[in-house]
Amino acid sequence: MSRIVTIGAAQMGAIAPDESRESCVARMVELIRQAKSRGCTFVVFPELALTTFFPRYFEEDISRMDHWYETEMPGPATRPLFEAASEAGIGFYLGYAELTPDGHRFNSAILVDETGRINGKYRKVHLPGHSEYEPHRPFQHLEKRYFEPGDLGFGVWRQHGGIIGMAICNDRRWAETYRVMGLKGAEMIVLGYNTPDLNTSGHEPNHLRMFHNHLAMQANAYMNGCWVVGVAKAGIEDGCMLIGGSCIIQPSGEITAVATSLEDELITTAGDLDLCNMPKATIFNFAKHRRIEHYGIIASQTGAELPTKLSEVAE
Ligand code: CDT
Repeated sequence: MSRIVTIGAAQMGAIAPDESRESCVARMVELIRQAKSRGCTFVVFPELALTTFFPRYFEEDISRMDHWYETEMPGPATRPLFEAASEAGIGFYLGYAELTPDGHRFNSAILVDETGRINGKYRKVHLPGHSEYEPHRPFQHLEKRYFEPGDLGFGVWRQHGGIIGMAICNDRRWAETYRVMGLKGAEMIVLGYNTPDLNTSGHEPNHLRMFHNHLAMQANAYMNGCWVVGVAKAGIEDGCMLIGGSCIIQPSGEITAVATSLEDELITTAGDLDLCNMPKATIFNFAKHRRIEHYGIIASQTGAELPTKLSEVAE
């Protein structure tokens, strides 16, 4: 039986700070309509797809930021997306800010099946940025202030005839993200991102932002024998430029489709999940080739620990 999933990567252009949830959802419903007309069965939306990227704003009292978060999913504003997608027979990934009933805040994403049922939830593990106002930066990146590190790990779910895993933005830069899901058999890893074109932590030529975006996702698609779908929120959002470059990557590491605008734009690929079979059975046959006796510090040590004596390097 064929395992072709026609994938839609639904890049979104900027969301202004005063743009309503209803307006964002209407834009997503239009992307679902396009996806249906192009034969898609699965659509990936960006990180924090219902609001502007609010971690760029500092607020002393975090409870004053509550309006940026969702307390139910779907809620009144998001239900039309669930209805449009299920009517179209399309499953989707959606990123949003989550405020739990007991007051925890996460940068979250859900995996919804083609009937509109939430099949999986992921909470962002690798939170970039800082937790306090840093005046030397041209804009803030306060994810460490407004979110706790995800507490659900890197799950995978059976959907669309395959095994799908989720990540969010900065997670895509970490090999561990993909390898944990690879060890659970992930055949497609989907993620949304909001990436400024400027590194405010250190000097870096702007073109490297796109290079590193694609480099990390392509390399890890190859090294885990899986599809990777990365979807941007792009364009100038409240004066801050976010890179686009949304793309669909096959298990060879090659890009099969890439967005060319910084606007709402749907790109698609008829993705054969069986393309994962050869790399998973050969060069990246984990059971056959991994040498876990040498990998222990990956899960027990956070920072680099340097050798104390020069001779230790050679021994
Ligand atoms: N949203 C997000 O995770 N963005 C980061 C920007 C890092 S700069 C603090 C990213 O890795 O793209």
